[in-house]
Amino acid sequence: MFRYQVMPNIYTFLATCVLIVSPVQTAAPVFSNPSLGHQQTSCFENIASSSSIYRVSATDADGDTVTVAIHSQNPSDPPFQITKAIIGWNLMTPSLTTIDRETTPTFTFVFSATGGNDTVQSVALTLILTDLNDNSPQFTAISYSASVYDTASAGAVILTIQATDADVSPSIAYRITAGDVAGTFSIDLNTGELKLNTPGNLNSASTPTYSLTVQASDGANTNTTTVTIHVLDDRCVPQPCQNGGTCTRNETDFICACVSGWIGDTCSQDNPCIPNLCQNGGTCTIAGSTYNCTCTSGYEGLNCTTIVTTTTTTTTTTAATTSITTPKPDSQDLVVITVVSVTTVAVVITVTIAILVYIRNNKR
Ligand SMILES: *[C@@H]1O[C@H](CO)[C@@H](O)[C@H](O)[C@H]1NC(C)=O
Ligand SMILES: *[C@@H]1O[C@H](CO)[C@@H](O)[C@H](O)[C@H]1NC(C)=O
Ligand SMILES: *[C@@H]1O[C@H](CO)[C@@H](O)[C@H](O)[C@H]1NC(C)=O
Ligand SMILES: *[C@@H]1O[C@H](CO)[C@@H](O)[C@H](O)[C@H]1NC(C)=O
Ligand SMILES: *[C@@H]1O[C@H](CO)[C@@H](O)[C@H](O)[C@H]1NC(C)=O
Ligand SMILES: [Ca+2]
Ligand SMILES: [Ca+2]
Ligand SMILES: [Ca+2]
Repeated sequence: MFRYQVMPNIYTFLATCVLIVSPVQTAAPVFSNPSLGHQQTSCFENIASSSSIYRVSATDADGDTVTVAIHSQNPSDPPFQITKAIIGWNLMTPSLTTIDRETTPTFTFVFSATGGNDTVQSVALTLILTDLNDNSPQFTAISYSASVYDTASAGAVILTIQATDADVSPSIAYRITAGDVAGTFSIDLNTGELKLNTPGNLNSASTPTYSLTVQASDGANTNTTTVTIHVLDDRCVPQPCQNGGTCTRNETDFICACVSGWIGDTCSQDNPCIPNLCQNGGTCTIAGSTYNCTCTSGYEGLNCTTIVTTTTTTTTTTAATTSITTPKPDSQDLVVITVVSVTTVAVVITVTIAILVYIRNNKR
């Protein structure tokens, strides 16, 4: 009776064992976090180091102990960490540094899970860092400088101050915070355009320069810069160019463009070459307050009205020929020659007389 009952149970037991063992198949771990369709997470930048920011989950149907690790991280720096939690694994921020959205706005992770002899990889998880307003506005220059003529009108834009901010959609407000005691200038809060507010205040002699402090604020962080404004004397006002001349100014001077018929720094002088008094195609040049004609071939005279005669050429040739012949001795040479000649004649006469006297005396 007992024996009879045991036998079928053993067979059942053996059959069960065969059923379990025969398909030698082990189940690999499966990720439930991250998984297809659930591949994104976010956290604030600057979160404390070693903060838990995401829960990774993986299970093994065999009941094998599962181990999860970071298979890859992009970019790889700074390295995040993963630690075992009571349920699943925690993705942790780097231990040595905080994460900065302005440096790296997103990271991508792939995890691995090992259970028994099987290792599998998860789908990629993207971590998006949420922006904080943690940067102050930066001016586009260390300091600014511009100039304005004392005749500029109200609203004239002198220069535009600009600042940038590394944070997401910053709204920068510009203000003059010092140096504009009399309200001579104004700045557009949104555009940073620095304008002339009260033109009547400008006086290049009494206040040649202004030094303004301009602030840029993003609502939380501020920065300041210095703007130097030079007030220039407008040399074209009052109008120095006469007789319809056009005045062009620069920072220190002016220049007049005169209308036809007028010359001089202020176009006050009549142009002596208009009309052209040089006749027979002569070219007129201004010579001080009068004119000078450069005549065409064959004409001469102040107004190029005299016809040149050919004899002039012959005379020049003769003079040239004369100059080539032996030059005449000058008056001083003549005196010397004369003195020498007179002395010679006197000596000759004296010697002759002496000889004649000697001969006569000897004959006696
Ligand atoms: C796991 O790997 C070891 C060593 O390679 C091997 O002896 C064992 O049979 C494997 N187990 C399974 C379930 O495949
Ligand atoms: C202010 O702006 C200047 C110019 O861009 C920059 O050099 C400076 O670091 C800024 N200051 C602050 C506090 O951000
Ligand atoms: C201004 O104009 C004058 C006259 O044309 C010139 O001599 C001077 O060099 C100019 N100065 C500047 C700063 O351009
Ligand atoms: C007029 O022109 C002649 C010839 O070019 C020159 O020799 C003379 O010096 C000029 N006179 C003046 C006043 O410019
Ligand atoms: C040249 O012309 C001017 C203007 O017509 C005149 O006054 C002057 O007498 C003339 N001179 C000569 C030398 O022809
Ligand atoms: Ca930052
Ligand atoms: Ca930021
Ligand atoms: Ca900012």
